Amino acid sequence: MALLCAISCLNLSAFALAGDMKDADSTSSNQNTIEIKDFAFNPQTITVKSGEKITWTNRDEEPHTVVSVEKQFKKSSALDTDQTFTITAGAPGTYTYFCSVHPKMTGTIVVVKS
Ligand SMILES: [Cu+2]
Repeated sequence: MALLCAISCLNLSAFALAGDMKDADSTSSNQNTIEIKDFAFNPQTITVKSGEKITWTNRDEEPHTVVSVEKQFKKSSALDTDQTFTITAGAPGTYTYFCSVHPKMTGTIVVVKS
């Protein structure tokens, strides 16, 4: 009787571990990051699911901003080096944004249904 319990308890903890690992995987795939480097957004086009977060990080020595053309989100402040800016993707659609300091810098966000 005691042995049976030990086996089922072991099985239980193995399942719990597998579940944790799966959770960690799905969390990391939800990390949508865009680097701002050499006066460009990288990647220039990003596809995310509605409700996911998108984070920009400025890797330039110059300040940059993230401004939505369609006012999909509130514009960022001027980002200093290594400063980040995060938004949550809203309704599905294609959205363009630019840097108000350097309007030639543009990027696209494609939001798909989650
Ligand atoms: Cu800029």
